[in-house]
Amino acid sequence: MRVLLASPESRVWNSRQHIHNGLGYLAGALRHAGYNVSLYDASIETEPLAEVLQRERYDVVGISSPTPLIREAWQAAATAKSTGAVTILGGPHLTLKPDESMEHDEVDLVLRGEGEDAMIEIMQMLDLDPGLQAAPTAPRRFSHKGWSEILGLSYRNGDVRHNPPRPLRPDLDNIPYPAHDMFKIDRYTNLNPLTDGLIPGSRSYTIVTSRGCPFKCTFCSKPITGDTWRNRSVDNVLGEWRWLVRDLHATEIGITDDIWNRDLKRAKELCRRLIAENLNRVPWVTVHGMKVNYGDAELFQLMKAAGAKRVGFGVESGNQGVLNNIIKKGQTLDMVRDAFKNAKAAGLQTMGFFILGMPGETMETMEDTVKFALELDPDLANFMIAAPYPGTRLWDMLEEMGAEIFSHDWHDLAIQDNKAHFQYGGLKAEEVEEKWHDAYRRFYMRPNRLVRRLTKWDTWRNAPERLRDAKRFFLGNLSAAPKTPAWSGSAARRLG
Ligand code: B12
Ligand code: SF4
Repeated sequence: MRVLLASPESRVWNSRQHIHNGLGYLAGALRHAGYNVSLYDASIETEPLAEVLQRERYDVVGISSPTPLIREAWQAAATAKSTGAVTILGGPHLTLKPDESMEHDEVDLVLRGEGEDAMIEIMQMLDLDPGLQAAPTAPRRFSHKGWSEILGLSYRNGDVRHNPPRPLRPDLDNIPYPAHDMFKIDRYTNLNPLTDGLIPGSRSYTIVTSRGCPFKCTFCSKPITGDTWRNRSVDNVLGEWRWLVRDLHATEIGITDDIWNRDLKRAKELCRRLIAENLNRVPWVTVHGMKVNYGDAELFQLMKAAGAKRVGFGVESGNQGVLNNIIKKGQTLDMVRDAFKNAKAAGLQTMGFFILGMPGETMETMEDTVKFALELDPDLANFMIAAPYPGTRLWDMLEEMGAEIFSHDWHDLAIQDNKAHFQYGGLKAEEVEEKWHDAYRRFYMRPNRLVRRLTKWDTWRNAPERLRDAKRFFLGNLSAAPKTPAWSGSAARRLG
């Protein structure tokens, strides 16, 4: 049986094109189990999915979706279904909201949670299905025997059935490596646009050295990786790193864990081994996950020696009260200062991620955040307007507080956007949006910073990209749609 694993077209604002490592993991597991599997990532393919499915016949099409792309995922499923393929949806949004997708006839199965084992179990069940074997062309029907045994699966048998959730897999070392070699790697960009520009044709891979995070920041959505921290052994990670550097000729590697440095000893050991094996010649970045309170000066020195180029930190707010009581980040402003100081002293580029407009925030607390960003002075500051994802504490908070919500559709939850998704208390949505622009203007338009940027070749090489960013970040909110509340209170009922 032939399987196509697809990621739908992303129309949310994002000029970066990263490999979809979740699909890489699924492809690696399926290939390891002997299945014929291909990848289709709409963000880099030149041929529409419909044409690929016309040209080549696939028995099963698996589609991945985060929350903002669920409509595109349903469209892809409809396209696949019309060719007679069995359609399976999985990924973060399906784990949070399986019911809504099961209402779509074009979706045969929904898989919640981690997919490596489940996908193989599904394939084994389809292999045995006499209905499917007897009808090699559309319309294909399969029986329901055996589905009830697959944990995490939602399926129909008259009505919709949801099997119990699949426990998080504890032994990450036994999962086959993602099928990195199957990605059309030179069609992706490098990993971070704002410090280096979007270098197309780079060979930028991502690696997940651990899954999950024990912290419970109220805005954070971790439907797949969960609230515990599970790590791969240093040996296992090194094996994948070697493959990326020596065989696949990576030019950049991004660690995309939720919190890769949760175990400081292990993080240092990984760096030492990268140095010892001469793997430090390829630069790497912590794309998302460094937590400020699990690092010391030695770690950053080791990271630098091990080839790290830049580190990202979730700073979130410059107001301790907001960090403690609203975001529940489990870190102090001084911890943040220390982390930036140590990383800069080691010669690493730094990135800070900040959130504006959490419920209960005021103009003053947002101003504290802007001032803190200016004080920390990272190479890149990324300000985001708070977005309520289903399954997060923020989602529930808005519901409990009866906040006014302006997002009408899952698509509106795309982050890195200049639109406020809700307003609460005395803080107006327009004020949050204005502060977002103000933050970008004040951070990036400082004379010393402008001089630094304008003397960099990269700024000029990526001039069109830079101008687009500048228009978006610095000009007022020219395209702001009128604010009509989508709902007050019951988020779960109205959105989607
Ligand atoms: C790296 C990353 C990116 C990269 C690469 C994109 C990617 N999809 O890998 C970039 C920067 C491009 C990116 C962009 C976006 N991202 Co992102 N990203 C991540 C990050 C940090 C790691 C992803 C990862 O490798 N996970 C590890 C692998 C093993 O898990 P996985 O990808 O979920 O796949 C497993 C399961 O989901 C399942 N599965 C997945 N697909 C399928 C399909 C089938 C058929 C089956 C059976 C199973 C299955 O099996 C896989 C193996 O176990 C996660 C955080 C996280 N910890 O997951 C956020 C995360 C997935 N991103 C998120 C978001 C919101 C986005 C954007 C929508 C942001 C935006 N611009 O608005 C875009 C969407 C782009 C897209 N097309 O997917 C959210 C999703 C929340 C939600 N409720 O949907 C997360 C959880 C971050 C967060 N905490 O908010 N992202
Ligand atoms: S934001 Fe970072 S530290 Fe907080 S829960 Fe999410 S992954 Fe963990």
